[in-house]
Amino acid sequence: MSESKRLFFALALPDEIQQQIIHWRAAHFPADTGRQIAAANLHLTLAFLGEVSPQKQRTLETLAGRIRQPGFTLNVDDAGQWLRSGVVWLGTRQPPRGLLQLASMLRAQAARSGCWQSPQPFHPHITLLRDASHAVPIPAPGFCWSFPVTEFMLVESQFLRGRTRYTPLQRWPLLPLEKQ
Ligand code: 3AM
Repeated sequence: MSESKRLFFALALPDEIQQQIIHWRAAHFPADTGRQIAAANLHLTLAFLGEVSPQKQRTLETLAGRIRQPGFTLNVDDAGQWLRSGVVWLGTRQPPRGLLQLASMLRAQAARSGCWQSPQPFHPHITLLRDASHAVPIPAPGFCWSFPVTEFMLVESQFLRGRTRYTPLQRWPLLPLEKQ
């Protein structure tokens, strides 16, 4: 019998941006600031789905495959800390409309398919550190990592031998980028 999987929709980051981000993190946050997210695990969550049965996964994949919207450029130009959840994050000061639309569509599809969705508004972010429950100085965002988003993906989250592993299961292309 197939088992349910813990799934979420997300955007991947280009490899070179992942590397630049971890260098920036190493330069600004001492190693004991919190639990560092591995470079390969850096992502931007669009919709968290929770434990999903194989049947519901197929439904969600079919719905995701129907999304037709143009890609967009993401500017990672903000950083902050959520003390309550102990998360240090990177984000964007002006989320592109395409990002908000994509997340909103995936969340609505998930809710219609019976996945519980948080009533919290969508705060697009890339988690850099977890368990950072003491306030740390967040450097002024004197950076801007910018990259085109041309696809989104469905990811499985597993906790194996004390480590979180994210495995992309499927990717869907967005339509060609809108001229800016
Ligand atoms: O790494 P970020 O912050 O993008 O926090 C979890 C992570 O987000 C979030 O889903 C992403 C992949 O694990 N997550 C985990 N449990 C969640 C829940 N119950 C959740 N988001 C909402 N509700």
